[in-house]
Amino acid sequence: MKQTTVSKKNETGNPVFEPRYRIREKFSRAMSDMYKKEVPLYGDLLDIVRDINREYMEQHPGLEDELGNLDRVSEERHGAIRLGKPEELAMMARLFEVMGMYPVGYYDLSVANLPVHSTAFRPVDKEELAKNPFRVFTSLLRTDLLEDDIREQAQTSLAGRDIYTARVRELIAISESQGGLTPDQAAEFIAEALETFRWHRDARVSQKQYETFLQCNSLVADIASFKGPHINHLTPRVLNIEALHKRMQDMGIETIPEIQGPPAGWPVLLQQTSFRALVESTRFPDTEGGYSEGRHRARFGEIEQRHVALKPEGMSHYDRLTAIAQERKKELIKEGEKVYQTTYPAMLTSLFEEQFPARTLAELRQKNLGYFVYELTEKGRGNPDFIKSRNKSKRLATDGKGRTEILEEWIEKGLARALPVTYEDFLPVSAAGIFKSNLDEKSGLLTREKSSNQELFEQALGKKVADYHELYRAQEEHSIKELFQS
Ligand code: OOG
Ligand code: NI
Repeated sequence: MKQTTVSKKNETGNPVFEPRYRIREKFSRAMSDMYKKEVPLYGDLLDIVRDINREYMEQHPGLEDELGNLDRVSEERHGAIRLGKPEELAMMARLFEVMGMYPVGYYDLSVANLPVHSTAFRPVDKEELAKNPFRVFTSLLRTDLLEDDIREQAQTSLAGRDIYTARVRELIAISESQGGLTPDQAAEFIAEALETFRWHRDARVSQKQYETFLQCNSLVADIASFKGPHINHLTPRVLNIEALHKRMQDMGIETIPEIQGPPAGWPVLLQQTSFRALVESTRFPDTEGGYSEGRHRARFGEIEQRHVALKPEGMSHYDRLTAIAQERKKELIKEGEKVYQTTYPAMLTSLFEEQFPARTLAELRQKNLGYFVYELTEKGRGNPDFIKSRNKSKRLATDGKGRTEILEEWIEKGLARALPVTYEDFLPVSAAGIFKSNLDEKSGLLTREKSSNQELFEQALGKKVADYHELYRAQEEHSIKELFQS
């Protein structure tokens, strides 16, 4: 094995490793540069997103405290990949760990008739998220949901592929045994890891086999026909998605009809828009050592706006209304595409107006529906009477109800302030909408009984996925503790 010797040491004699967030940041940038070359429209959109973000930050001067500066916001993005085999997922978890990214959340997409289940690899600590919050939505093919013959064909095609370079496997092992990578090793790791996410024009299967997969489900075709899990989109974060959606339509880009997620004006969770997959020319090998030219649709563009994370009670309101909206959407579609496109946004808005219990950040906080972090203001810190009286409140602070009242009183008096905790995760119904709008319509139905199978997923992953509510709750709790003690 080609081992690179560790040369640089700090005063204590330990090797100096590249911080994991730096590897993550550089990797995310390298991926973005690669995707710009593969999908030029992505690069154009990045410029527009930056323009809109600059304008928005100028109009909302306090935002920097919450989000970081324009450069930091413009660096933020998530990607998505789809894997075929359990061992691919286990190795992916190890690869992302080198960059300080861990699996958070379990998403069951079989409910939307898609034969995959997913997690998001992302940093988990507040400080790490603030440095660089790069996330990758990672799906694994559910062969247990496929009919026997298709399952066998998919497994046969996937059995022979290795999506990792030999050197990246070595570097992952080195990072695990050393506890990190030196800057030289990190640079090599980034270049080698990138190979896994690259688009390959040459398919692994014949055109006939590809068509058979496609008849079953276009996700199966996308996963089982190719050499690797090409990155299928990279999504920048925009601060005003309505403005962006309009700009895209003005440019003649064919977007999905409606923004996914909550309606405009509700500062909760995540809103996303996307434009259709590119048609890519592909070469399918034939039996004579040649190939036939074909086409495949896999990659697309997506932009998102992120808002406050919701507590379980807030989330259950959101899920309930989303389920109603999905039902009404089916009815509208029956009346025709045009009716649906023109009436869907207003229908969603009135549904939320009637039934979502909060509209503003203050209401979300007061009704205990969203996650927030709290801190003293300048005024609070500089007020000795307040600091003294605050100590008396400590006892009350352990009682949830008394605590909310104290915090609200301090906020009202300008002694403390609350910042929304950004939702760092994904929404299964939106994800299904994104998947579907970008796949070929030919998709057949899954006939097997659908069921979520987190256990199977975690077995493949080699560990448990983290629960995002626990992460958000810990962040809020920690800030309140600090507030009462600092
Ligand atoms: C993933 C779709 C999910 C999102 O933003 O919800 C996703 C995929 O198409 O592979 O990225
Ligand atoms: Ni996405």
